[in-house]
Amino acid sequence: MSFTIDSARNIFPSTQAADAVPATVTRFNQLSAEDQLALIWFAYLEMGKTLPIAATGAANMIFAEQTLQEIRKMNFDQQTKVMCDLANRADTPIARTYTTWSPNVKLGFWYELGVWMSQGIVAPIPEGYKLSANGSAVLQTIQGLESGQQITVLRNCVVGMGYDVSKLGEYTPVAEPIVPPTAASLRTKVAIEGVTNATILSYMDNLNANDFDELIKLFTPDGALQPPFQRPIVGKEAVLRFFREDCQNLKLIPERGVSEPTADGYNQIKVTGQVQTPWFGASVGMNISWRFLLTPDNKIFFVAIDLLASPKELLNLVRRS
Ligand code: ECH
Ligand code: GLY
Ligand code: GLY
Ligand code: GLY
Repeated sequence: MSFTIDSARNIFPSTQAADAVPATVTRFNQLSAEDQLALIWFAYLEMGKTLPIAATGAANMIFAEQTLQEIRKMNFDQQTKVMCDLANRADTPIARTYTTWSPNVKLGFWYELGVWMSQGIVAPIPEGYKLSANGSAVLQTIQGLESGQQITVLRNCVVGMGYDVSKLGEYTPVAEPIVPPTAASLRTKVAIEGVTNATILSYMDNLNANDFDELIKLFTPDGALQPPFQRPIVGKEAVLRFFREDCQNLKLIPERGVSEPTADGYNQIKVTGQVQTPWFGASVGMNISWRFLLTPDNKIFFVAIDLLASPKELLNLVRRS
């Protein structure tokens, strides 16, 4: 038997991903733009009490600076319209620009607008704004999620705003500059209970060191990576671009794993543990699994990263369904 990307996606099929995340984002997207903005504002205020955003994330706003200055100069009605247009995925110049930004630039842009809203520089959510019944229900769902799932919902709501990328045509993507890899003397090495495979350990250590050029060498030319709740990104070039644009300064903390050779010399390895985003640092540990499929010569043909349904899933290392 030989693997395809599609069949690889089904390794370790008993893995339970946090389906509440995409389900909640779908419900969020059905709300009016006014409700969407108010809901995130309320969720953000509430979460801010326990999950402070790290200042480093705000550095990303530099890449949105021109648009931010444009918005700053507008009156409240115009500012409100810009924010609603983004939520409505309208076809406007700002919504088109927004679509060209990487997830971190989008988050940095909203971070800054949030600061300006609380300072009275940008139109606030109208005083006494009452969410619709559906809006309140979505907010309640978010409040009931564990923190890693909460920030993933927020991120995915923000990333989905702006004009439809498929209608944009040719464009130049805008992302943060690439930081140099961590110096050799400062690198850390992970240890994973039950896993000694050198490719897996290098994957973790190179990603933790922002060494994307070494990291990509671990993949086969047609290899793929599937981020949480997304389709696989296929081929070395596309995966490398994703690492550079979306994966700087992550902290991977794998804990344990299991490996199972297949009849034709492939190796399926599942690892569970945590990942921290630079936005929240150690205050949010997201429970995740990595499901790797390695070729007989120990290259990564496929890896799926799943946000897990619950901490209990960290111990789900069954080899087959
Ligand atoms: C205000 C009101 C108006 C509307 C809006 C507002 C602002 C909202 C703001 C929200 C900010 C949210 C943030 C969320 C950050 C979330 C980060 C996450 C990161 C997850 C990373 C993972 C990485 C996994 C991976 C691994 C690999 O091995 C390979 C790569 C990869 C309030 C103004 C909108 C400001 C900052 C969830 C899981 C482990 C797949 C990446
Ligand atoms: N977590 C199981 C899957 O995404 O296939
Ligand atoms: N995304 C946060 C940072 O730039 O480190
Ligand atoms: N949800 C994490 C990522 O795709 O970057």
